[in-house]
Amino acid sequence: MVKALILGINGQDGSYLGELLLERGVEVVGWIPSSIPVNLENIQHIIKRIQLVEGSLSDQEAINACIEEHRPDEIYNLASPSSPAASWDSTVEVGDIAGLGVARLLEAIRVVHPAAHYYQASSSELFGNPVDVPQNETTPFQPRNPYGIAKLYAHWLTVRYRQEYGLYGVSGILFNHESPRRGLQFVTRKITHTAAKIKLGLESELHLGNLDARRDWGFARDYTEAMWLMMQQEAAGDFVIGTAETHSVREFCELAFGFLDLDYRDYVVQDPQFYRPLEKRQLIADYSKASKKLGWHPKMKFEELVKLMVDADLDTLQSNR
Ligand code: GDR
Repeated sequence: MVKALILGINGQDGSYLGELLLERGVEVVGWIPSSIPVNLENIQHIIKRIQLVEGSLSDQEAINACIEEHRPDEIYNLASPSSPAASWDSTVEVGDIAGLGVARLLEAIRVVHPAAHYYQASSSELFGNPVDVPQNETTPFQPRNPYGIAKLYAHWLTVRYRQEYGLYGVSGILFNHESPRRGLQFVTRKITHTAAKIKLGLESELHLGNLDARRDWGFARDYTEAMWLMMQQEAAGDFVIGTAETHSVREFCELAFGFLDLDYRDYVVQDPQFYRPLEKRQLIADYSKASKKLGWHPKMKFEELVKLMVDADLDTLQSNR
């Protein structure tokens, strides 16, 4: 039986990946952080079928002990602070977990269990203000915030440990991926959750930053399928994962409110506290390598994703009334 360790199993991606691996008959060990309060809501439905371990990515001994005890065939590192904007308030912590945490993990794998396959959660934030449009695996990186910079360190370390030590390490350069399990601090879920509240009379306005900001948004569950595929190849490699489409925050609002028979212009307030500088060039994925080598394609369309998220928020809010 294949055994997998998912670091960050309680997050959006970790929980979808946990489900996917269980469906495929994989034994799942989930690592959750010991140092911060943990919300287990996303994994309530599978919690009896997985084994949980607590630890910190700043603790080399805990990482070594976990890998020594479980000797997982596959290790998925999805444990990281995930907000690029908020990373300006926690540069050192983000560097320690998203950057050095990966150094500790790779060292543990190298020393304790070099046969393990390792997945590193990289991000389109590596591209920053991208040099080329669309972006693929050869596009130069120029991250612009502490999160992207820590992720770049982790990405290169994964690549170099593969080349230098022959470890099976892959880096998934994932563009934005969303779902009903997305944190409320991210713009998509902030929109669907607040729009649903407005529909139910629980809120009157939605404060957003730049409505012209554009992103390549896909469905998180589709992206965990790509993670799994990357780990099953004969040779390890890095892959860009996205939809090859971009949409603006405005379009997202228009659709989300539209599904609730509301006009976003009546409720959305542009608020400077949420403004970020716009990218000079668009972030948009060229996932042709993944499509060719992994046979991977995003399954869910943008409109379906918005609808799924709006419906889920409306359902939850109504059932909690
Ligand atoms: P991002 O996601 O920074 O791309 O990182 P986020 O949803 O926060 O921002 C997307 C775009 O929306 C614009 N925006 C707002 N964003 C937020 N959060 N709140 C607002 O009110 C708002 N108004 C407009 C932003 O300016 C931005 O352009 C996500 C995370 O999942 C990372 O972990 C991951 O690496 C990248 O995606 C790929």
